[in-house]
Amino acid sequence: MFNFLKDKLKETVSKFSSKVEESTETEEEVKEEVKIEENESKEETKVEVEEKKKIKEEVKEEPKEKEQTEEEVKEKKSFLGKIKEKVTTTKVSEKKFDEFFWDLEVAMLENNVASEVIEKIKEDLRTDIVDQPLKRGKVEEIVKDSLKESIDSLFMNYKDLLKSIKEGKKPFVIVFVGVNGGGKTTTIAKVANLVKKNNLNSVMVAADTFRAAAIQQLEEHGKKLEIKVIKHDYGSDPAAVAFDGIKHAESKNIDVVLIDTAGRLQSNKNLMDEMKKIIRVTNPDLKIFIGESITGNDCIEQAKQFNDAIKIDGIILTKADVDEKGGAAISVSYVTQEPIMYLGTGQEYEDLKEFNSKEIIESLGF
Ligand SMILES: Nc1nc2c(ncn2[C@@H]2O[C@H](COP(=O)(O)OP(=O)(O)OP(=O)(O)O)[C@@H](O)[C@H]2O)c(=O)[nH]1
Ligand SMILES: [Mg+2]
Repeated sequence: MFNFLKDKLKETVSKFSSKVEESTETEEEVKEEVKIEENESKEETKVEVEEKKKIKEEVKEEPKEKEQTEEEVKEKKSFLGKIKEKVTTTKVSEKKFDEFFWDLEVAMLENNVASEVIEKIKEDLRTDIVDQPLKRGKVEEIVKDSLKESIDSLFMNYKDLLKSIKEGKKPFVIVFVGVNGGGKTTTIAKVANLVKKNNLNSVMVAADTFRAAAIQQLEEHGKKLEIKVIKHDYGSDPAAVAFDGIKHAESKNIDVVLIDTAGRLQSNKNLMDEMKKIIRVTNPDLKIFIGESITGNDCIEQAKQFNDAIKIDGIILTKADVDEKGGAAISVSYVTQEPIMYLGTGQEYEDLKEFNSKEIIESLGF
């Protein structure tokens, strides 16, 4: 997972850091440094002379003069310290920072990181390093720490789904939405499996009445998982099937209702209105957007638009197992201000991984 972004970040962070390390080495600054170094050696000799004087004075045992000499030595030491700090630190100006950051920006863009996320990471890093004394040889570490902290703050937190179900109303209603082929039906089956393994019962509702095969697909999962599927005929009103599913759960004391919906493009007004109707009728406890991690920026844009339409509560990113870029995983929570709940990591029922931002940060090499 996310190998491309990891490698690119490693390469560009290192390049960026070297440029910052070297950024004060203009001709004038080098001269300045040499001057400082010369002064330093002169001062050292003076100190040595003072030391000798001190020893002589100690032998003579003249306390008053001895005190004076100690103060002088202290002063010289702090002067030396200041010089040393100048030589051992570097600084990067606002202008150079923008110039150096460009490669990092391109690396993130190429790996589907959303532009607003790149902007945030850039501003965080700017605050941390521009016009600050940075220890030479430590710049890469400082840059990495800043990026790590910045990426860490991109993720919204989500409390455990099972806990929400147990603490929520009964039946707990979840509607899954997203574009065509994103993995909604597969993810519902995975969630049904998870719920079952945790001793809760559920029904799955075939509210994708748009495609005949969609109903059949959910029924097959139902058979394998031994979970009931509520369905109407192909072409019927999806909101009505969903409503029936909830009624069924209420009458049978079922814990969770998992509602499958048809894939729809955010640009299709009729289908988006149909989705809003399903939401109105079912009044779900959770609206989960299913996004395909590999579609990168498209996934980010879709999540935003679905969020605008129905105010989603969380995101499940599917196909993370085949996503080498990872930009969507980094960006989608930040742009919607909603949490990523799970990652889909394969086609099997068990391939549903609780989202853990620390693991993402680690998989990016931080
Ligand atoms: N590798 C991988 N494949 C997945 C994952 N989730 C779903 N798929 C596959 O993606 C394809 C589409 O999945 P569906 O669950 O049918 O998607 P959908 O959103 O219900 O599609 P529509 O109902 O047509 O909108 C199937 O072949 C799934 O096996 C995942 O996490 N990893
Ligand atoms: Mg489906």
